[in-house]
Parts: sequence; structure tokens; C-alpha cells
Amino acid sequence: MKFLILNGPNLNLLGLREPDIYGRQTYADLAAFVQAVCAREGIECEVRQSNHEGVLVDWIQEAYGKFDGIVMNPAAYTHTSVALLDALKAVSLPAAEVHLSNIYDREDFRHISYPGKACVKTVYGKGFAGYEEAICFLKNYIQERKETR
Ligand code: CA2
Repeated sequence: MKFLILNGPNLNLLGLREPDIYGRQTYADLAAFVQAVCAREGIECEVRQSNHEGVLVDWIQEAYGKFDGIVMNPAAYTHTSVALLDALKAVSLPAAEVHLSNIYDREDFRHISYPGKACVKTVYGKGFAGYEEAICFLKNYIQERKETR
């Protein structure tokens, strides 16, 4: 099983700004954590981050036929991007959405997720552990779907 793990704009600044919201661990720490979880679960993964919506759209499109699932923190594009929603729908790969913070305890504009409408699971407010939950959920979801075919 192979997962594409995508992270959106400004997540490269993790640990450098706003530690009260996003914690003190860096993006490199996050990538290492996700890689360790995937290795433990027997999942191959590629962990990527971009500040550009079109790059994220390209990566989702290119994932078709190469990856079994997508775990994504679209960051600010969560609340604006119909393009990411359409890309996820177009490839129709199973996808899970993660947010480090509890988006529902924050400003109203963070309560809507466009890409989330194409995801089988959303995890929020659990920090790095949210990625682990999303990865494990998606692994089980894909395995169960295979068994019922
Ligand atoms: O809670 C999350 O994971 C978010 O996806 C993070 C986004 C935010 O726009 C979403 O509403 C919720 C922001 C990511 C920016 O990360 C930073 C990290 C350190 C310093 C500044 C920004």
C-alpha cells in the first residue's frame, strides 16, 4: 500500500511561528513522524509540502495509478479551494483530511472545508497524532474495501 501525504501552505513554518496553536515541533519533525507511522504500518509513503495551490492540484492528479490513498492537510486552502476538492473527486482515490488544530474552535471561516467534502475521514485538533489516526483509518478503509470486492 502506498500513500501520498500532502501538506499545504505555511506548514513549512511549523515550530518557527505560532507555537501556541501549532506546537514547537518543526515540519521536519512532522515528516519524520509520518514516515515512522507509515513504516510501522507497512505503508510506503511520500511526504510533500507546497505553498502553491496548483502544485497541490498537480500532485493529486499525478497520484492516480501511483498511490492507493491520500492523506492531506490542505492548510489555508481547506477553506477556499474548490480546485483541491475537484482534483480529489477527479482521481477518486480514498482520501483523509487532517488538521493539527481544532478548526471548529477557531474563526468561523475555518469551519468550512472544501477538500473535506471528498474525504472519507477528517481528524482535527490532535496535533501530529491526527496524522497517525488518519493514516491508520485510511489503511483499514482500503483493506476493508478490498475484502468486500
Ligand atoms: O490546523 C491545521 O492544521 C490547519 O490546517 C493549519 C492551517 C490553517 O490555515 C487551517 O485553518 C488549519 C495553517 C497552517 C500554517 O501553519 C503555520 C505554522 C506555523 C506558523 C504559522 C503557520
